[in-house]
Amino acid sequence: MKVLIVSDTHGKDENLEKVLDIEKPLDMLIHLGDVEGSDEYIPIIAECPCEMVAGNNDFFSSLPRELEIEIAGYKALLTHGNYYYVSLGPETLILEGVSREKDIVMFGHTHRPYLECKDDFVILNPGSLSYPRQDGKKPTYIVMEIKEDGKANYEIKELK
Ligand SMILES: [Mn+2]
Repeated sequence: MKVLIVSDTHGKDENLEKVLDIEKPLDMLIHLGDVEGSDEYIPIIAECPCEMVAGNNDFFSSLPRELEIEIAGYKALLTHGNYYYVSLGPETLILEGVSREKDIVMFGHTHRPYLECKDDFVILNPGSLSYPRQDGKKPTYIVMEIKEDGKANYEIKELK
């Protein structure tokens, strides 16, 4: 099973289109917010089931603020993250994920890729495909792959 995880495209979908060309076929696309008007367009170009949450710039969107889903048996919390002060660090969100007994917490908002795996608990941020802010400012995303044995592998990828 292959899951593409992206965030903070802010209505500028050219790089998402490039990533989809590279990574398709997908079993799921996860968007962690700030789609800015592309709520309906993204599922069309993804050609797979999409799980998307609203970001702080999705004022007129009907997307949910958070989602709790299962991905191949892994319990995941999807949130843009701004309600958990992620700009200051992931600590508050980690506590939230642990208290809700999640295996994976995914967030966006910072426009900086992040991946931490600790004692079977994973917290990640794919960064932004449109307005990256980390050193080097390369558009980034994460591919989650679940192998036959049920183990999940996560990789932060840069769009060249
Ligand atoms: Mn945001």
